[in-house]
Amino acid sequence: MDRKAPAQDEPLFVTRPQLPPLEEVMPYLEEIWRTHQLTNKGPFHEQLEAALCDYLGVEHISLFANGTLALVTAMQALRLTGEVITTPYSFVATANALLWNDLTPVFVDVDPVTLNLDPEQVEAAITPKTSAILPVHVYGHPADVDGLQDVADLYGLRLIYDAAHCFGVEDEGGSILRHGDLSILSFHATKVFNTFEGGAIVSPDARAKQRIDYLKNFGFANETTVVAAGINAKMNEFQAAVGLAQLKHIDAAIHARARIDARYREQLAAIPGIRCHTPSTARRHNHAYFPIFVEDDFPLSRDELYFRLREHGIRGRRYFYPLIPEFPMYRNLPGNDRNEWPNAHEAAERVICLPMYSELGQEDQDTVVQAFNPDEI
Ligand code: T4K
Repeated sequence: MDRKAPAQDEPLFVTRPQLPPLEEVMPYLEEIWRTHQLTNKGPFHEQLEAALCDYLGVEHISLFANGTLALVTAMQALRLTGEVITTPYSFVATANALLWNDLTPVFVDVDPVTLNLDPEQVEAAITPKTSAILPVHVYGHPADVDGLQDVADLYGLRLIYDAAHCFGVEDEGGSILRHGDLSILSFHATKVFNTFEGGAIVSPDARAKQRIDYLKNFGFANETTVVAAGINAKMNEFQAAVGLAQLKHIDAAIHARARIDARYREQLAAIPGIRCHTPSTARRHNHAYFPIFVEDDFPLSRDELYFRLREHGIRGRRYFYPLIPEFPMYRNLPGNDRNEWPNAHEAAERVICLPMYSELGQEDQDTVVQAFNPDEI
């Protein structure tokens, strides 16, 4: 076995990437070395697209070098203009992708329970310049897909989901990735399913996928025709090979996460002032993160607890603090007033994501929970 648990004195990070056994990756590498096909729609790229369509239950996937390039390309593919309404409570890549397309992010507040975009707030922020809505299914919990689609339909807006956290998540109708015009996935090392770096766009039809595939390959439609100012965002054969090997273990990994999630909830329920995030309407969840919120009746503030956990070697993360519009470069954008997002602000001030990964052992989990004990404090 080539995998090792972290040593006793190593910190417990917010995540530890899932890796397939090395011996299962070697045959793929040997094949790459034999064929010298390293990138540009190689056989493993094609196999992974097909395997992911199958696993996720969607029809059209375009693989990307990372999730951020997938987001940037999705906006370009839909020819968005002007303003795009999005969430302040996300990783900065969500809004950065808008700026890369010369679009103006308009941040509106989230629902206090789901922490996903609130359709009513979205509707109230629409102007003649609005071209799209960019919600995030934050922590892998589905946004209000029906409410958001109603608003998009009523106002003729595009709807693009940043589904970076959503690998394998399903609602009652199937994959969460089927909603909206496009959905974007991230396969970064820190995600439930990783290809070291990687990402994808899920498209509703073959023509949308075709345009996206042109855009991720410099805009080439064929050997002699460039149809748009595309970028190089292709996933290479090494990444695709890792993905194929990972896929064989993904169900076991998600099951392990589910067990860890249930155990945290059981153990933390006894601690006043610590609230676990529980909003999901998902039929199948992926347990990508384990966010907790530090309430007023906990003896320490969020930041005091955060640093106390660090002293105990527990490297949780304050995802998503600060809010995107609170970053210096976003502060001066039009319509950017921090008081407009009380729910997002409240969550950002209280959240800590605890270590969550499939190989997190029970002893390590006990170490995490023990650090919340008033006697330890
Ligand atoms: N949209 C959303 C909603 C996203 O959350 C993200 C990415 C994106 C779009 C963009 O997708 P990508 O372009 O990344 O595919 C991390 C990730 O870099 C980022 O992918 C992720 N969201 C974000 C939420 O978290 P950091 O800066 O917090 O990661 P880092 O390097 O501090 O890693 C966290 C911990 O994980 C480390 O303390 C240790 C462990 N780790 C990390 C890496 C990279 C490992 O053990 N091994 C590793 O290789 O951003």
